[in-house]
Amino acid sequence: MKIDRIELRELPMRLRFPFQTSFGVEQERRILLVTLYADGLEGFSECVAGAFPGYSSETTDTCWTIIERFVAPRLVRRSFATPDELLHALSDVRGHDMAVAAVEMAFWDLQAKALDVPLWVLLGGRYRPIPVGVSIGIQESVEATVAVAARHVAEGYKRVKLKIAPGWDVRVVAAVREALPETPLTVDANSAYRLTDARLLRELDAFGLDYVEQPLAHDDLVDHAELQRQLATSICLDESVHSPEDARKGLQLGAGRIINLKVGRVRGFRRARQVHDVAAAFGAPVWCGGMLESGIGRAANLHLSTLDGFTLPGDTSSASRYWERDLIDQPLEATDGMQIVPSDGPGLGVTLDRSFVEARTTRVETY
Ligand code: OSB
Ligand code: MG
Repeated sequence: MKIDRIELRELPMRLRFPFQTSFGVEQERRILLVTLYADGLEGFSECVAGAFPGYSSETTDTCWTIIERFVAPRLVRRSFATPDELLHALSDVRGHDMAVAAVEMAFWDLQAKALDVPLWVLLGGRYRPIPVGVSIGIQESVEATVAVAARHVAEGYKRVKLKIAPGWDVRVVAAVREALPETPLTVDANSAYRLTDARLLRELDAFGLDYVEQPLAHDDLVDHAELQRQLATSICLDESVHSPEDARKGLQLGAGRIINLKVGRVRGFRRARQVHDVAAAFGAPVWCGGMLESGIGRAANLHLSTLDGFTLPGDTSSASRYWERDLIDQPLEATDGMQIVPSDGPGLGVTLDRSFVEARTTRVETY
């Protein structure tokens, strides 16, 4: 397919509530939408980078700049038969995986539309309902956390994940576990601890958690391996895994036993599939993470989640949890903790609410 042009579009979108993690509070998402034009078709994606470089070093602004200055010039007016070929044209761009992923993902949508198949078919998935959980940010009080968790369990969500940070860990986990003794429960530290906190983290073993997500630094597989040796609870790696090689090294070292797979963090769908395959070779489960996406990014996550190795509930909770109004026409709502893979047409299977997107756009450029 010959890429005629790439459009970048920024839309500020306000979350319904502030989402607090160990690295900061997010309420205003600066959504970066990418459209690839080829053969009279449009491929869409949403860049997962945040406005602030807290989760990763990339941001909405760095992604825009990288795509404008280095990605678009290597792609526009050139032809690519496969995502592999497209990635090859970007192989000299080191890092900036979220920026590259945004373009690679739009190319997959484009290809699926050209072939008139749903994206999950092209990805090699199996159509099935997707079990999902919720990720609960740091709240004002333990009581508030218990109430939010209980509400989501009553809604049918299959797993509750609590964000933790030093000073907000054992107490809140104990209270939620007491209120919800049967619920699959996990925690996510977003790199807030050090190996010297191992004694405290070992206290979490008492609560039967399915995993502790990314307790240590984003670049520290060695200390994660040491911590895993000291914990009964499985470690799930998120920020540590940017490539199939990271996955292999992490699993080989015993730095964790589970991977949170985010397509934007690993440079797109092709590498996400490779990470998925590496995990499968180790017998390690993966699950699909979230980055507070709007409908475009959530649809992409649901298609990816159809691959067989996604055996744990993902973070693609209902769009209405985060958004007053989404920027697609289809409501991506979980029913009884299950999401349906969007299927209104080929590719991502969703359609943009164009008048809403136009009204919300604060910046648009075509390359
Ligand atoms: O670590 O999984 C994370 C949100 C933003 C950045 C990082 C993370 C998260 C979440 C929210 O946990 C997941 C979601 O519901 O989209
Ligand atoms: Mg995480």
